[in-house]
Amino acid sequence: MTLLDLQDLQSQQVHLRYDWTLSEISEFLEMPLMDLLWQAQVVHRSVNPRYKVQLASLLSVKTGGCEEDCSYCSQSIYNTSDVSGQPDLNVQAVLERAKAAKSSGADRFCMGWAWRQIRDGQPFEAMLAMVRGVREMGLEACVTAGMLTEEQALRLAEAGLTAYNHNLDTSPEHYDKIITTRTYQERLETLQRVRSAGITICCGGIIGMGESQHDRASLLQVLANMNPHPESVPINSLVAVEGTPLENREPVKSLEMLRMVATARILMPKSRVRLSAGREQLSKEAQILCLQAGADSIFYGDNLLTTSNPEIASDRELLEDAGVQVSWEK
Ligand code: SAM
Ligand code: DTB
Ligand code: SF4
Repeated sequence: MTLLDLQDLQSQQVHLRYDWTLSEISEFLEMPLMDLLWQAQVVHRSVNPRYKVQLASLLSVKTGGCEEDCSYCSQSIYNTSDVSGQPDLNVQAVLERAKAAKSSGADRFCMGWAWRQIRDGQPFEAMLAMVRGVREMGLEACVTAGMLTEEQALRLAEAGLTAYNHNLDTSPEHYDKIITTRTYQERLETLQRVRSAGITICCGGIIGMGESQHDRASLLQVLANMNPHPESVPINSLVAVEGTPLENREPVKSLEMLRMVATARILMPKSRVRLSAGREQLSKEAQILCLQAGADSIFYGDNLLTTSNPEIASDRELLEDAGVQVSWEK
């Protein structure tokens, strides 16, 4: 392939679809890897020719004590993981962390609350102040705090919130083996309220929770048939935390993560596909393949919510070795 041919490919218009069938998606997930990677790269290169990677830093503002029974989560009261030692953070402490994230080169600052749903009153007023403060620094702001009301969504939009993260986690079919205290339908309704308030949606899932290949295709189908597609799609692999029912799950193979990322890119060409939890288990080379095949964002910073993430120094090396474009080069 000459450089000229590649330029032709880049100029091709990507066509957005919202009617993907399960068999089409399964075909992508299962096709010979070389063919999948080629197709994903063609799409990725045409929408992101400079391989820009968005760096999103994550901070747990309120850790642990959550009433939901998500079986992967260290923060659920149903699980026995030890997440003590992370006190609730106030506005000033959060904004200091956001400032530090910005000076390390982050583009987006994501804040998490271990809540079933957003709580009105002082905690919500503090959340709004955090969002305003993060936006004033010139960073994108993302919140993940469970379900919300229409009014809360509107107030978050008014405060300037860029995105709200609420994952579907797995397929509708596998869902009740993972969570029983909140339905799939409730998740979809939360997402709809976020969308109606004019906030962008960050919605993805987790692999490595005992789901079948059919479940992975089915999760991707729900995401890819949303119209519009979620603006960000985090693909997590399970971090098997001690004290959760999933603590003994076998780690996901890196090529499975690669297949999910590549397929997500093909199905949702213009969405941000974030290579999320579980990067510590991936080699540098596997991560570079993911960046090439479709990932255009990573969590950046030494910690996720309650578990660790690759260190900033090693991520800087990764990004430099991959030759991708990051914000500090803009
Ligand atoms: N409580 C809020 C909620 O559930 O929407 C916000 C925080 S919750 C920790 C955000 C997401 O992180 C979950 O939906 C799940 O997809 C992901 N997550 C949590 N624990 C994880 C783990 N151990 N491994 C991989 N992903 C995880
Ligand atoms: C998402 O999809 N993954 C992030 C973020 N959205 C909130 C959370 C990952 C959590 C990993 C386990 C932990 O650190 O507790
Ligand atoms: Fe609570 Fe969110 Fe953890 Fe579920 S994933 S237990 S809702 S913090």
